Amino acid sequence: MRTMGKWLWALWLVLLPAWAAAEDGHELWLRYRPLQGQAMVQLQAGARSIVVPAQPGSPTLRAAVAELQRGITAMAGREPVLATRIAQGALVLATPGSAPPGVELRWDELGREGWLLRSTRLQGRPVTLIAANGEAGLLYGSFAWLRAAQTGADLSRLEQRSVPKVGLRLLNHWDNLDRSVERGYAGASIWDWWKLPDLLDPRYVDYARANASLGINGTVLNNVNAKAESLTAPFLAKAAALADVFRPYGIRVYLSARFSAPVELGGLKTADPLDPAVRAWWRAKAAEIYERIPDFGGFLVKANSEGQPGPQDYGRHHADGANMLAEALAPHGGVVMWRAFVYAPDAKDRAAQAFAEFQPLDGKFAPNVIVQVKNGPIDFQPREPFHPLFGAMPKTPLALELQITKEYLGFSTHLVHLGPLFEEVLQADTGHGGTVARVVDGRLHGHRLTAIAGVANIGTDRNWSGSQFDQANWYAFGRLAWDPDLPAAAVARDWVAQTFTARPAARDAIARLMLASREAVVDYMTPLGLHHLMGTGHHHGPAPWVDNLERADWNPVYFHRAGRDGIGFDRSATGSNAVAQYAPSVARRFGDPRTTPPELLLWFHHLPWDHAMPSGRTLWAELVARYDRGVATVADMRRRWAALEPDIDAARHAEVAAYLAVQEGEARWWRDACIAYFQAVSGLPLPPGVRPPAQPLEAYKAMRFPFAPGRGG
Ligand code: BDP
Repeated sequence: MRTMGKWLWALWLVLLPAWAAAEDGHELWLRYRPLQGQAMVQLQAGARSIVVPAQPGSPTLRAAVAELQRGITAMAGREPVLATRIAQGALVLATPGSAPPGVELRWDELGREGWLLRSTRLQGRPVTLIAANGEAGLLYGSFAWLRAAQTGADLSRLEQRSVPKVGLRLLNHWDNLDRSVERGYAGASIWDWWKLPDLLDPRYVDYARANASLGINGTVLNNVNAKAESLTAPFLAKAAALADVFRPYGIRVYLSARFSAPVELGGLKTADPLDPAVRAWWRAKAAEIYERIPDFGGFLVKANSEGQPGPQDYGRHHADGANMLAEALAPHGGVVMWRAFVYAPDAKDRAAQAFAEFQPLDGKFAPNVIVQVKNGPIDFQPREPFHPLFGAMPKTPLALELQITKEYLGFSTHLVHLGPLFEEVLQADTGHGGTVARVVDGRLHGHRLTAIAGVANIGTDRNWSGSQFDQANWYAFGRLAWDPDLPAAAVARDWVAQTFTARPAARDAIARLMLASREAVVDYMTPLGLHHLMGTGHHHGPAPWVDNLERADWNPVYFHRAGRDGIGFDRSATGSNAVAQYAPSVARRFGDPRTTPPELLLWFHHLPWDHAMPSGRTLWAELVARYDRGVATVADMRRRWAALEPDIDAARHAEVAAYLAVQEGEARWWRDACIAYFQAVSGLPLPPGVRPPAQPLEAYKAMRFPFAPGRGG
């Protein structure tokens, strides 16, 4: 017995360090593991002390210094001293008003939030300068320096400068007041509304640190399908408590506003935006909010969309509604982000509706209104063309809305890295004289009010996002919101270096796997421009056969239009002509099947099954080949991940491997179910050598998914 006890004790001692060090992803990309070799030597030489402009009394400066101390202590194994004098190996935080003598730089090039990192000499001593015009810039610069250290940059030769191209970089939480999250796959909402404002979960600070490390400077706390209660005094007190936590990190709080709140909360008979009493109600509400949250960002509004109330209920248009709220917020400096995600039951083509409603209103919005447009004209599909509103409303600031949570992309069990999707839309040429990025950053039409929003994938899961790799989508969103021209590949490598390993071979292998994953999901779900084939309501899994929903434009058959004659939605001049909403050069390219890229072919055209594809295959054979390619890519991702075992800590390696096994199974399911269905519809035999679906079509149709996550409360 005693010997056994001893053995157990010994085993415990051996296992303890491994257990204590087990990684579960909770630290995100701010892990600050000890550096190795030359990188460690440089770090120890270059971060002996932190020189601050003054007593770091302000909360933002304190947050910056605390993060540097935390990161350096963990990475270098010793704590840097806080100093006021320049010494060898100091990190010097400098603003124009506080820079030590000898600092010469073009401050005007750094803007309000930008930063500069420079290895230089001051008073004859080698130091590193972290310079910015204000404290937010110093905070971002500190995080940038920590990123440089974590990603293996040469810390003795730093020369980096970065200024955000977009002003408002926001997360949109689709979080409900009961803590459910619409389209959330990472547990419950991190906002513990019930316990707020008295109890502040320490996670709120970590949330703010993670966002600040990317440059995210705003967060909309509640779902766009908003409840009026979020604007009541008790909930405003809760929002104010969160705002207080986030403020030092440069993050402002915004709220989704329910358009009918004056009726529901104020007892008014109408929410008509032209009614003086309604306008007065909103003005008073805004004043009440700013009383509690002096730097409140503003309102996000989903109106006359999917059953939400809005100005059209009173015969008014979107600009009337937006301008009324803008008027209430303007005296306090707030903005209205008015969403353009609308579609009407009787519209000929759902993809054309937002343009039809919004483009004619160009020039009618108040100066503090931004119209927030989803990346594509339908709804966050694995691939869509860019939204035709980008570039078509020169007098109106347009925000880009991306979805970080993977509603239509396999939830959190599929490894789908969204960097390439974000990059694809940002770099799309609108044909109006610039890319979507140039529209959104305001340069194309000279707007100063600019914004990018991402629908958050954050929840109470230990790993925050539902899977290890879903963190990378949050990360990629933040980095691209700051600079929409960053290459997605470089951002992915940075994330891997900070999250898994900075060793170049393994880092690059993981990044390659991530970058291949987006095309894989397009292939195994919706190749060649197909879209919205997902299961009803929850959007999990394939359901191209669904044709019985109440509204035509909710049915997958509406979107793919497959029959004996062919497949695809004709949006060319012979069909809905939605293509005409694009600039002429783009409309010409997408309007002709010969010049439409194969990736978007069936988005714009209805073509016969034997249509000749550039590959030499028929359309039918190409469709099947793409489904097969998608499955093969996932199988390959699995093999590549397995080979990375020596490079990754055991717990996270095993977890990702398990997820990839699910993904491969589901990719096969998608492929089999879709091929079985399209074969039944087309009546065509499978191309030679193609593996038949594992089960008959009826078996796929019979599958049900009660309690699938993400439906919200
Ligand atoms: C769709 C979602 C739905 C959202 C809606 C929106 O299915 O849950 O409420 O978008 O963006 O993608 O408003």
